Amino acid sequence: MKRILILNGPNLNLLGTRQPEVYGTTTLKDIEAMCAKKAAALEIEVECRQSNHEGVLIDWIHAARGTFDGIIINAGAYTHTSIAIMDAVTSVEIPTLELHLSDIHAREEFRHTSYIGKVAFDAIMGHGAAGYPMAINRMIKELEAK
Ligand code: CA2
Repeated sequence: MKRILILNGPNLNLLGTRQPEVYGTTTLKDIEAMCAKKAAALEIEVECRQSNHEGVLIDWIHAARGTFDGIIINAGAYTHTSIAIMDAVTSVEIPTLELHLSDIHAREEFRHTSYIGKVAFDAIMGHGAAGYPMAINRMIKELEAK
C-alpha cells in the first residue's frame, strides 16, 4: 500500500480562523478529513502533519526515508526562504510535490520564488483546500508511472 506524507508549514494551523478572504474558511482539521477520505477511496495511507518550526519539518522529511513513498508539502512562507528544506527534500530522494492554497505567482513578488519548486516534481496551487485531494491524485499518478 502506498504511503504519502503531507506536511503543512507555518501558520497553516490557523486556516479557517483568520484571513478567510485569502485562505478560505476551511480549517486544517477539515483538510485532514478530506485527505483521509481521499486516501480511503484510493486505498492508500496518508499521514498529515503540521509544524510552525523549520527544523521539525526537516526532521520529518529525513525520517520519511524508507517509510513514505511520496511527500506533499505546503511549506507556507518557508517555501520562499528555506534552502534547508529544499536540501532536505533533495537528500531523501523521495518524490515530492509542492502544494499551495493560493497561486503564489499571482501574489506579491516576494512569494514568486519557491525553493521547494526547484526540487519538487510538480506543483499544485491556487485551488484552495480542494488542492489537497488533487495533490494526492497527482502523487499517485507519479508513483504509478515509476
Ligand atoms: O498559499 C499557500 O498555501 C501558502 O503556502 C500559504 C502561506 C504563504 O506564506 C505562502 O506564500 C503561500 C501562509 C499560510 C498562512 O496561513 C494563514 C491561515 C490563516 C490565517 C493566517 C495565515
